[in-house]
Amino acid sequence: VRDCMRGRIYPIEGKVQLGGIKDYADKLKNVERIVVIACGTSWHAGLVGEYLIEEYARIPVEVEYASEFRYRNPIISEKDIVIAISQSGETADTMAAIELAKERGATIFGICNVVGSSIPRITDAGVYTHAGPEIGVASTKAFTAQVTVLTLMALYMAQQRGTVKQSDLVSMLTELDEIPTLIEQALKSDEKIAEIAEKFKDSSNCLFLGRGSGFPVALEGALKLKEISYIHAEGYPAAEMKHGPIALIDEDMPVVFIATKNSSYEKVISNIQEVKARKGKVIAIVTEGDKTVKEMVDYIIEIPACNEAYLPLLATIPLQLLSYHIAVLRGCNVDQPRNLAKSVTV
Ligand code: F1P
Repeated sequence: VRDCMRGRIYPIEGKVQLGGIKDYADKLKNVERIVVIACGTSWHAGLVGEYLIEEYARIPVEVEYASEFRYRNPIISEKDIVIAISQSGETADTMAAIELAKERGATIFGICNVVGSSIPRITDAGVYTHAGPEIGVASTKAFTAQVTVLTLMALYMAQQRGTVKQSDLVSMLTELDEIPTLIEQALKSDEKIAEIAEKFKDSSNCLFLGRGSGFPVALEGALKLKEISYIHAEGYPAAEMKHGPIALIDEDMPVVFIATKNSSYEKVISNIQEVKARKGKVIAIVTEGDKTVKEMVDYIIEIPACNEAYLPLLATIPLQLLSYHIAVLRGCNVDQPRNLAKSVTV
């Protein structure tokens, strides 16, 4: 996060340092639609971007799997801005989706981690996340970095379009500055998370539920568990549970809730009650000091309070740690999971 912040926006001076994206200020000001294309974890970061850009800049956003987009006949034109997100900068599906959008005249921005990789070379402008090399195959810090860049982009667009008051933008950026410190605090739960992992290491399934921007966090938590521990896991919007996944819940089903104190807190509490009524085992990611959820669930993992916009940056950390500890306890190689490649180039 700190590294991404070096390229932060400066709303007071009206300057922006988001790579070459600043050269497209006019286009961003007037664009009617943004399409995000990405795969895997990067796609989840794109979903967080959708929440942030729609909430703050009020621009409609569509988030597409590059692996689907490239093979269909999408409606995309020179009016659109496409944001392509990729840790490696080499993902073949994302590259093919970019080429298709380019052929149809769209302006392409890239958010990539690996300097000198292929995707930045075929985009019009972009941002390097500078998250350092990902040692493991499964993306972790790249996600945090991608979300940070998308946050900065959303706030920049909000500034350009005047959808958020200047003073509010300044205080949001001040709060963003605090996120690295809050992440350090969140990491202190590591020992407790290892103990929780011990209880669930033999599970065959796991559900992850969240609302709002907690939903992409739930998806990412499920993906990490699948990727590195080979436990079948699904992420769902908590409100969608009653439309199907609720049938899966019994005493053998661990359910991880993103239950922090934000605008959907009360509703998440009622979803937790629904799971507990069916004897599901609940692990809840809660805001530090929360007593209400603590009394209802089997295990809690606390994260520091933060602006709702930054929830994904903090709430993803304990989920990554949970997957890590479960995978280690199951004897899995967390850095080189079976069947997965760092760059999916086919
Ligand atoms: C996309 C991705 C990763 C995943 C794994 C396979 O890569 O799906 O999210 O963790 O490494 O590839 P990228 O386009 O972000 O490099």
